[in-house]
Amino acid sequence: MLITRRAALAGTAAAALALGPRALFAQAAAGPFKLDPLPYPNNALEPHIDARTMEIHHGRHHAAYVNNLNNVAKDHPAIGSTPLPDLLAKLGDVPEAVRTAVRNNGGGHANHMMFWQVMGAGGGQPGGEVAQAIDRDLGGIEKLQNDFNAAGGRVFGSGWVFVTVTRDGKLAIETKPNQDTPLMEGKRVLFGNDVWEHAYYLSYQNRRPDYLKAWWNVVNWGKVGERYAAAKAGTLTI
Ligand code: MN3
Repeated sequence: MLITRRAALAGTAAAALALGPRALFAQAAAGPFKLDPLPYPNNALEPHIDARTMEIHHGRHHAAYVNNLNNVAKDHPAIGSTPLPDLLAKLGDVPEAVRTAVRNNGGGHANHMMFWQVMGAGGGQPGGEVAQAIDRDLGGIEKLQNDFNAAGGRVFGSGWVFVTVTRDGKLAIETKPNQDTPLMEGKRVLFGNDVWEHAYYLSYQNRRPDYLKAWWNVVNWGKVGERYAAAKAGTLTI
């Protein structure tokens, strides 16, 4: 029996290794919450964000939020069956014993899903309706970048800087500590930047302003435009 079981375990491990580290991780993350693969290779955002940072940030930090959330959901099945934006907008309904865990890990999961999406190789400039909204509400792209970078620089310790979007398309800059998100107030996020040190330390060390400035080179404006249209249509979730 022991030999059979050990052989079976060895077989499972060998199969997982053959599939690579992602398969190993997917096994660890079993549960209602999933870590989607990055929509581009780890090195796609170089030289602005290095491959190793992306690998650790996605494969370890984001993965940990997903795992922690799945662990909470094991004992609280309702958490796993509630759409994440609803869960975050109604943290008061979450049992008190796990509320902080859901806030931190659910917020972290939502924030990072958004973050990977709004980046990509290529850079460029905003266009169409979202460009008009940036001019109208945020004083143009240059002022947006300056104000967003300044706000991100003022976040003490770990947190995020966001541009939020209302159902009628109005934009605003907002910051949050830790893994909090405007989703916790029922708002919607157009895009945001992660100013936790894990997002930039390997390349930038303490130079957060340099990271904030360089980050604009990897904003996927096509995706941001899609998110803007979705917000106005009422279909933007995370
Ligand atoms: Mn992060």
